[in-house]
Amino acid sequence: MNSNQSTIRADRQIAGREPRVTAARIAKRIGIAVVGLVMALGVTVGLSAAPAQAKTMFATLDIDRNPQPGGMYLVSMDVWLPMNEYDAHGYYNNGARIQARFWADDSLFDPVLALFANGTTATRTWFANNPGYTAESDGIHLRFQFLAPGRVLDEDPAGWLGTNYQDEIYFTAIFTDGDGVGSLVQSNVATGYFCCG
Ligand SMILES: [Ca+2]
Ligand SMILES: [Ca+2]
Repeated sequence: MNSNQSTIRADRQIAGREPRVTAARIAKRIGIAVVGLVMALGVTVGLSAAPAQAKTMFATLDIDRNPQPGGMYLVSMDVWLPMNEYDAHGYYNNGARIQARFWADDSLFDPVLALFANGTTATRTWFANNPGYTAESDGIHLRFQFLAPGRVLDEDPAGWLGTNYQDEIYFTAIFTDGDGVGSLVQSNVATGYFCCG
């Protein structure tokens, strides 16, 4: 659980899921909501250059609902940027990288989930030759699996009645080429009743 989630849960406990809203918090939520809307529409956006330079990306998430020993769950990420082999190797060998971040899908705003490194790190970046990150004949791929703790995946935890609410998880991936031009994609939402073990 990160500090953001702690704050949210504390708010909910205090105000019965009606957190006290400050002006700063409203502004923050509106900002995040706009980002979320853009991502929900499936739009690939350029982050630091003209949108025409943004690349088409696909991202798929699967989370095995059967827990492993220690309350861990197998998370499988798949990111694909279709392009020809020449371009794929060109980008790959000249500084292109992929950074991914996990989020909890919620009603007010979506908190970041620190899923990586046994529940301690929110983002992870892959550079050339990192395991799972490859340039191939049909484009650039990231295929990465890791074990994530159920206590972090349990983003909608049990209430005072003890019912474990369904959890909704997705990730965003940013591909940044060697010139600093970025493209963003959002994965599907994976659901389950993950728990702390
Ligand atoms: Ca949720
Ligand atoms: Ca839950």
